[in-house]
Amino acid sequence: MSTPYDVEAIRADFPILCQLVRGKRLVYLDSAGSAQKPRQVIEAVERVYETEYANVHRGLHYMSEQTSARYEEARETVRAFINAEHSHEVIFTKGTTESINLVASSYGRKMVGPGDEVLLTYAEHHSNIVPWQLLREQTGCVLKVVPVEDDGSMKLADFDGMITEKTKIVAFCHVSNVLGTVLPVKEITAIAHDRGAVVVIDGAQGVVHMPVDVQAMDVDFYVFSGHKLYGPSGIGVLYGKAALLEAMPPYQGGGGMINTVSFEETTWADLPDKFEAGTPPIAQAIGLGAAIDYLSGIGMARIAEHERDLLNYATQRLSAVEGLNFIGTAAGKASVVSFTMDCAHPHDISTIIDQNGVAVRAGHHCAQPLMDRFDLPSTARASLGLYNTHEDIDVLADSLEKVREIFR
Ligand code: 7TS
Repeated sequence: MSTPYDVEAIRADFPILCQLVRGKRLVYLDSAGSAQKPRQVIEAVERVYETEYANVHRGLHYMSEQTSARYEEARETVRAFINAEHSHEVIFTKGTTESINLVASSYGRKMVGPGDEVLLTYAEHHSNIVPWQLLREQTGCVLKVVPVEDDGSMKLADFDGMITEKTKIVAFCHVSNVLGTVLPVKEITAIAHDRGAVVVIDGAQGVVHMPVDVQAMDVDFYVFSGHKLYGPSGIGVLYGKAALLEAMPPYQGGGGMINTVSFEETTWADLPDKFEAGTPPIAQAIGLGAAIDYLSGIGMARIAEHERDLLNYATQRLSAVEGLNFIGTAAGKASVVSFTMDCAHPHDISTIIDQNGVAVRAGHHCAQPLMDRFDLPSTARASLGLYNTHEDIDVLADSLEKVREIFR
C-alpha cells in the first residue's frame, strides 16, 4: 500500500519555493522551462565540492578514484531510471540540445545521404529542427514534417504514410513542450523499424512526467536534460543502443575519448568514453543522479498521477476564465497548459500575473513552426510539476481574471 502523495512535504524539499517573490508566495509554473531543485540535489552537488572532488578517469589518487566512482554511479542511476540494458549506453552531454546535435552529426553524417529522408513533426522544439537542417546542408537529405491536428494531436496514420523506404531517421518529441501532447512512441517506432529507419526521441518533456522504459519502447536514441528533471543545468543524457553508438564516429575529439594517440593514427576509447571528450560536467552528473534518486523515491507513476489531477483541475479552473483559449487539448496530454486570451497579449499576461508571484512562460517556446501552424505569434504557458498544488492553480486563475479586468 503506498502512502498518500504529500505535496506539502515535497514542497518543503525545495528551498526556493519557500521564498516570497514581490511579497507574494512564489507560484512557479515554468518547470518546462527549467525545474527547481530539491535540497537533496543541492546538497549532493555541495558534497562533491566539499568532500570528493577531482577530475574523473584520469588520476590514480584517492580523490579521483572517489569522484570517478560517484560519476559512474550516476550513470548507472540513469541507466536504471530509463531501463537501458547497459550503463555504457548512457552518454553524459550538456543537455538535450547537445545530445540531438551529437546524433545528427555523428550518426546522421555517416548514415544519411542525398535524397534520404529525415522525418520530424510540426511540434518540435528548435533543438530538434535546426540540427537536422544542418545535416540537410551537409548531406543533401530531405526533411519531411508530420502535421499537427487542431487539438494538438498527431495521427499515427500520418507517420505510417510518411515513413517510407527512403526514411533514415524519425525524430520527434515524446511530449510537446507547447501542447503537452504525448506521442505514441512505441507504435511509431515499430513502423519506423519496419521500414529500416532509426528513431530519435526528444525526451526533454517526456522523462519528467512519466516512467520511461527505453527497451519497452524499443527506441534507438532517447535524449533529455538534467535541469528539467529537477537536477542541475549543464548536464544531459544521450541514450543510444550500444550497436548504433559503437558504429558511430566520435562527435568531438579530445582528452578522455581516445585509446591511443599518435600523429599518424588515433584510436577511440570504448563506450561511453568515446562520446565524452574533455572534462565532463562532473558535479552536475552526480547532481543528476541525486535528482533521479529523489524522483524514484517518490515514484514517477505517482508523480504522473499527481500531475494528472493538477491538469484536470487547471483545465476546469481556466475554462471558467472568459476569453481564454487552450492551445493543445489532445487526449492523455501531459501537464503543460498553453493558452491565449482574447483581451491581452501573452507577454502582457505574463507581466501582469508576475505581480502576483506567478511565473509562467510567454513566447514562442522555441517552436516557431508550431506557432505558425496555429497562426499565433506566441502563447502563455503554465507547466505543472511535482511540487505544484491546487492553490497554485487558484492563484493563476484569479490572476488571469485580473488580467481580464485590466484589459476589458
Ligand atoms: N526539446 C524540448 C521538447 C524542450 O522542451 C527543450 C527546452 C529542449 C529540447 C531543449 O533543451 P535544452 O535543455 O537543451 O535547452 N524547452 C524549453 C521550454 O519549453 N522553455 O524553455 C526551454
